[in-house]
Amino acid sequence: MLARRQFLGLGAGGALLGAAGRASAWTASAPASMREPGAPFTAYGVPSEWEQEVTRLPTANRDVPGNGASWSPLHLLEGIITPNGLHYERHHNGVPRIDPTTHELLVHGRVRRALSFRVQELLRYPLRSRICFLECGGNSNAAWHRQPIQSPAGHVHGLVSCSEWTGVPLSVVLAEAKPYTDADWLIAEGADAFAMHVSIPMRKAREDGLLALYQNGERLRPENGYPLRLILPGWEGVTNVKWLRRLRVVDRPVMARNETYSYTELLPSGKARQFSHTMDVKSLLLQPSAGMRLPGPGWYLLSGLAWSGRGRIRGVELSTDGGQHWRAAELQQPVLSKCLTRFRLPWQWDGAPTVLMSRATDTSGAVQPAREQLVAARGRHGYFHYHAIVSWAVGQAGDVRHVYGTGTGDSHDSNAPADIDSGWF
Ligand SMILES: Nc1nc2c(c(=O)[nH]1)N[C@H]1C(S)=C(S)[C@@H](COP(=O)(O)O)O[C@H]1N2
Ligand SMILES: [Mo]
Repeated sequence: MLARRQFLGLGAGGALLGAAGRASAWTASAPASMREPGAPFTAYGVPSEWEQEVTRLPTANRDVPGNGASWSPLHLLEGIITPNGLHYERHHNGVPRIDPTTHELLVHGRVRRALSFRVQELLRYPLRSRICFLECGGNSNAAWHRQPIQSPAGHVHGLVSCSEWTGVPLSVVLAEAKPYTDADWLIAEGADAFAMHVSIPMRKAREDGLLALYQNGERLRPENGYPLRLILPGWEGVTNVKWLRRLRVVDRPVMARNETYSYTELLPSGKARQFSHTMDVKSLLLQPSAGMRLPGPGWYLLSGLAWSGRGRIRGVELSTDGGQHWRAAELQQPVLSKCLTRFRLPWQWDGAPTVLMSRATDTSGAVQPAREQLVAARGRHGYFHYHAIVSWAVGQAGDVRHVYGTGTGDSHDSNAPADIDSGWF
């Protein structure tokens, strides 16, 4: 591994990847694209015809209409922003069709003034923008399996995305409704057929809750909550209620399906974790990752994403020798709180089989755990909040495979009773 400065300074003898032969064979004759006018203007741009395989991966639960998820192709993206058409989706009963001119948000319950807001009215409030990640609590849950799954990284870890969200701070709307002092919780309800509803502590709602209307500069996509959704930065996806229609101010949680039956975790002690809202520190190497192939020894740019619901990413360390040595990656600036953070580091592969790993630390001091540490803490009934270090083994032929740990024998994880059921959450 090497610092970026050195990589750039290597010149002819080292990092040179261009081909001198091709340069000398270059002809000055104009390519076809220079000989006739190009295509006309378009009303709404779409990706190049050569990028058609960069799509989400929709997976549906056949028993419940509209229940399932589509995975963001993280392994095919760069930077930190997820294009709107590639933001992951998680719906419990499909995407509702909502006319923004009639949609209303009701704020009621333990308030002095019950209020209803039209979308047009919310658009006249002082708007705020915030770039943050959104991650489903069930993201990466296939990593609890006994055997490391070999799907592309985005199909295992792609229930996380990052956007610039713009909307009205929830604190502003709450202040207008004047909650009573015992109003410690909010019940947020969506206008979908599932009637998604969850309990949210008032403290979080006031701290940085956002009533989002825009996503990356344009109005929300229908699948991401059009015309209005809740954004709770750094908190489990399920609390970010889409198609938001109601905020009921209450003095205790409602114990809804998605905070009792689902999104709770049975621990080895027999107790269950509930309201585990904050997403843990996590990182994922994407270049390279499972299913890719390194064409041969030489220079590669390791690149991936790190994030934490507890604050900013303080550092990401990479190991290219199965965890024996670690070295700090370069973080793309600016590093934002509760936001995807891009890390990169040049690496010279010598052609020998090895294991690549990334480990993130956040500003709260939390360090991403090894898989065995996470399994020891959470037990074998773990299903949500998987955030352990991911290992990719590079084979002699440059093939990249998913392994657990260093892949030297613990990958069979013999204590596990059986593969968990990747059902729906
Ligand atoms: N109304 C409503 N809100 C919802 C959901 C839903 O099914 N209905 N799914 C939740 C879950 S589990 C997640 S992970 C996020 C997904 O948001 P996205 O589809 O915009 O990525 O929305 C949450 N908000
Ligand atoms: Mo979720």
